[in-house]
Amino acid sequence: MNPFIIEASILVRDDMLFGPVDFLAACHLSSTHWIYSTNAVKTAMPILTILEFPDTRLRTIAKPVAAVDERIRQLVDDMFETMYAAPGIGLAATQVNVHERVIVIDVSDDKSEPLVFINPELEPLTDELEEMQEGCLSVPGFYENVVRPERVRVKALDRNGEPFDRVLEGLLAVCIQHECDHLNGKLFVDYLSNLKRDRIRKKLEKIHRAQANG
Ligand code: QAP
Ligand code: CO
Repeated sequence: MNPFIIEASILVRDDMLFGPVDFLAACHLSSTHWIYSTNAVKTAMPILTILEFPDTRLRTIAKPVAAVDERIRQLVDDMFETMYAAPGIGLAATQVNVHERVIVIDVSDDKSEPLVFINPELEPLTDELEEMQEGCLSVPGFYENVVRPERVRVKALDRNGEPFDRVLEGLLAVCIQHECDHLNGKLFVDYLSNLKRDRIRKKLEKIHRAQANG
């Protein structure tokens, strides 16, 4: 990492909150991360509504993105804002009621590793399975163990529509599989017993009823 760029970027972020728009173009070239950050600051930072289980819209199968244009880049930025605010480590467009194949992930603890996956394709690279406790912004307050392949290859497009190819392990491997499931209308609670899933559904329905009744 170039320390000059880090310094400059922090200045831009703080300054931007108060106005000087010219600086945007200057730092636009510094790194992919700051292209994201500057755009996020430039917008009104809307936080999108996250659908919650058992909302049937979470069962929608998302369509491939036809072109990575400004509309998709805005969606990506809004999804990062929403995920960071939650806070969460992964969010699929399905969860914000946009049924296109877009995922954002950041498993760092300082928002320093934003990852964008558009039209992701997953390929398990091993028969070895890993069990990890998962949660989901669409199933707030519930965490359960899920078993998945421990290493996967993902091919996708980035925020600029450029294809890339990455092998993921550990938390990132779990996260990309969890998020790709969302694009196919699947939730981590689908891996649990009917009994556990029904208990979670009933508890969330009760919370939603209480929220609806003020
Ligand atoms: C998916 O999940 C994931 O219940 C991302 O009250 C989770 O960001 C992949 C969250 C774990 C691998 C391991 C959940 C926030 C965030 C909640 C999330 C909550 C607040 C979940
Ligand atoms: Co989720």
